[in-house]
Amino acid sequence: MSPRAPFIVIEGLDRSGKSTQCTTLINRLEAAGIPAKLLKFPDRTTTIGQMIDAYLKSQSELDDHLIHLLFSANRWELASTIERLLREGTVVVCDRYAFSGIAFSASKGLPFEWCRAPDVSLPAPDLTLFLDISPEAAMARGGYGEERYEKREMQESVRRIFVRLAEEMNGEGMGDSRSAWITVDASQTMDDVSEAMWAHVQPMIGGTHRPIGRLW
Ligand code: T5A
Ligand code: NA
Repeated sequence: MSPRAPFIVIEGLDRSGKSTQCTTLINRLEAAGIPAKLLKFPDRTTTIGQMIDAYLKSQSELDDHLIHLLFSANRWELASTIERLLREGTVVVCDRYAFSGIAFSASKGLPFEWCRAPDVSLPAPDLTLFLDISPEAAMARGGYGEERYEKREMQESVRRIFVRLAEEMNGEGMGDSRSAWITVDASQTMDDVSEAMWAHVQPMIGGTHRPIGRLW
């Protein structure tokens, strides 16, 4: 049986450079002759994604629990597509995933385990690259402050929850769904961030015979 492709998730605070780095990573994979597909959450193109988009732009108000479930549902919309692509040998690079879902909603005060529950059993990434940057450095970048969660206290809380998730992902008890979480210093130049990411991705591009894991 031929190996399946790896599932790579890019996480980070707002403006940490995720979208920039996802594009660079896709280009590098394709230049190496590796089929690769970029996905982004929230995927604002679906019906659910359009509701999320309006909420993030403060064009609508939704209960905190409801918007959390919509973010999760937006991932489930693409779960079978992710699995199919991996089995077909296409590397999936995902700009944000369930970790963002937990970090942002828990930062609003919703219980951590409640936030995790709807994402349990989603396909687990083989590698999560967390682009770490201080909220101050992120705020100095273009376009900051246009959307709902781009406020300093919120970003500080989100960062603390990402650190907790990182400890869990690299800790014991993850069983088959255990997947590596690597923190990358996102305050470096774009080229340095991209090199640091590639050092972790390149050893995986030949694929794997491990089954696709499930989150948590
Ligand atoms: N959310 C998301 C939830 O609450 N629950 C969920 O389940 C999910 C999935 C929107 C919001 O939704 C929340 C989290 C978010 O608050 P989004 O659409 O991913 O999520 O929006 P952002 O994270 O804000 O994405 P951005 O596109 O705005 O930021 P990126 O992708 O991190 O950053 P990027 O690459 O666009 O770069 C930002 C700027 O910095 C520059 C770029 O040129 C750009 O101007 N830059 C650098 N500058 C200097 N040095 C570098 N190394 C740089 N890298 C990039
Ligand atoms: Na943003």
